[in-house]
Amino acid sequence: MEKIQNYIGGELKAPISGNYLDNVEPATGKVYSRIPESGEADLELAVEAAEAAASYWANTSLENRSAILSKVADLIDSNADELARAEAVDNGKPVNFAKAVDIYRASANIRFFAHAITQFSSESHGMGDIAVNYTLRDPIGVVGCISPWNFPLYLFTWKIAPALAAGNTVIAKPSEITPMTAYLFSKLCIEAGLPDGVLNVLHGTGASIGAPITTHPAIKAISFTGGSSTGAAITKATAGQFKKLSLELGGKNPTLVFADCDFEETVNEVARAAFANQGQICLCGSRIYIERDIYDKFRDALVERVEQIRIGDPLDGATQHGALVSKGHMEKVLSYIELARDEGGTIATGGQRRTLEGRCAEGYFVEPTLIEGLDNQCRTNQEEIFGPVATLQPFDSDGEAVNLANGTRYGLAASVWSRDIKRCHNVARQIDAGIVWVNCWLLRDLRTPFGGVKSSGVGREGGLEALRFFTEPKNVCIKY
Ligand code: TXE
Repeated sequence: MEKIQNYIGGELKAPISGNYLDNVEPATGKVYSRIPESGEADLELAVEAAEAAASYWANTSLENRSAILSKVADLIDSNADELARAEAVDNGKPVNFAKAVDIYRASANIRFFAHAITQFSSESHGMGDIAVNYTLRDPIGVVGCISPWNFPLYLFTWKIAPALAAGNTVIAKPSEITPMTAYLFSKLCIEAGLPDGVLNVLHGTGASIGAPITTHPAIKAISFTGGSSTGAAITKATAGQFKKLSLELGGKNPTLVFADCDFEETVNEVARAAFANQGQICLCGSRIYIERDIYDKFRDALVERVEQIRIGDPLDGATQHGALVSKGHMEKVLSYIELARDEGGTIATGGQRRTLEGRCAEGYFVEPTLIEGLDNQCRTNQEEIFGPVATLQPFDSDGEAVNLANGTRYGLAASVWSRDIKRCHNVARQIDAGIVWVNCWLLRDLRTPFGGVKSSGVGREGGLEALRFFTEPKNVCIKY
């Protein structure tokens, strides 16, 4: 059985403790590999390697940093099929989705920042004939990047690409639930000639290695994506250490469907927004609000569309809806469907665990589920479920739609579906979110700020926001 290894100081290494955790394939429920249970001793090795490489990498020319990162992206592209299959096995998502979204975007993340860093300029401020100021934006040094299981390589590279491009050395921890592609990526970095210690990847749980990374005094900034409760724990743990924190957390995103929307396209896109990646995207539209005039017609059309989604083996190219990431997460999602029933909801479609034939008979499959008849303040509509579950509610006015949309502690994303451009501008302006899509969903320009407000996080990733997070500005003022 394959034993995943840490990547420290340019070498693949076993955990010092010799302890490993089981890694389960969600589609079969069977252990298929083992992952290091790293601890503080492994972290010390990684910090030593990252510190030793820090000044060399910081002083590597932009062109050379860019060239090495571009080589890594090339290797992702030339190994895309192997990486996509590994992602589908590890996460349970359909292999075609993994190829088209996860691996495509992992390569794009690295290529984007390999180029962006060569265009990253700074500022100067003249003071007439008295003095001139110029702003330096230097790498911070050793930084920590901690990523989740829903887009394993995509979100892993989304953090380490700007960190490395900006000249930092990185200690990265992928989720213990989906470690495989980060391990394969480590091998590609060795093949690309990334200098030893520039990137170090430690595998293990949040408690054994995630938390120690966040509080280690040599690690000067933390970029984290995961649950809001974990984000709060990291904020508490690092209080008083004055570290830079970027927290991309949970979401409970509203979808606002107005009667004048492009009906057919909106039905298809609202279904995709609710159930892509088995609903395991922080950006998924899990609260669907429909203008009352078209509520019944839209609900019926959406149910019909959702019931066409093909649930199946993640390794089957025809599959559109795979397994949830773990037994524990499947049970959490099923418990929320039970809660919705208890809170008075009616299941419009789905609602059950799906048992497949053959090799996936023990897999963690849950039907795409639509629930109606719930109040906006109930737990089902207030708490992030992070699975294939979405609720439907009618509204009667633009103002009511905005109030319903803003009625949770989250504020990550939203989508608005209407032909009335004046209304779309006004509704987008009033929604408490970091991202509002109008007549589209998950249309991404990597230059744009990415992140949320309220309990959805602090700070922004993407484009110059990411490069500014991973650098320290210094103002130098010179008198004439
Ligand atoms: O996140 P976790 P998970 C939400 C969603 C999901 C919930 C849990 O609600 O159900 O988060 O998902 C590491 N210090 N999102 O389990 O537990 C952990 O090992 C440092 C939304 O993935 O927060 C993993 O590598 N690190 C999110 C990473 O943090 C710690 C996408 C995320 O783990 C730690 C994924 C600690 N104390 C989940 N505890 C989004 N917004 O995209 C855990 N970790």
